[in-house]
Amino acid sequence: MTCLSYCYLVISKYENVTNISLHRLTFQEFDLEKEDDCAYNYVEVYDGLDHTSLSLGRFCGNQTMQEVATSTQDGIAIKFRTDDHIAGKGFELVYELVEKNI
Ligand SMILES: [Ca+2]
Repeated sequence: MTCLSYCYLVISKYENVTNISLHRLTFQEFDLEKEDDCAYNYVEVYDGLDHTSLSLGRFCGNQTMQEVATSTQDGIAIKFRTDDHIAGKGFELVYELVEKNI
């Protein structure tokens, strides 16, 4: 994916899936330009279908993370913001649907 300003990735569940309660994102790799305030190069995760939903976190720099975010909404949205100088290797994430615990 090439991205010069903003990219959005939205993952939503199928309407007929009823036994799924969690959308779980896990970063395997994460290497973006390092900034103190994560202002121009970051990944932000939202608890819903777009960027107006509650933010579950904004990430930048180089960090090792396990579970990043879980959403109980209909989906999860990921915003990737970059600028035109200094690039890291990027990021790799795993998306999972987790069954509802009864
Ligand atoms: Ca940059």
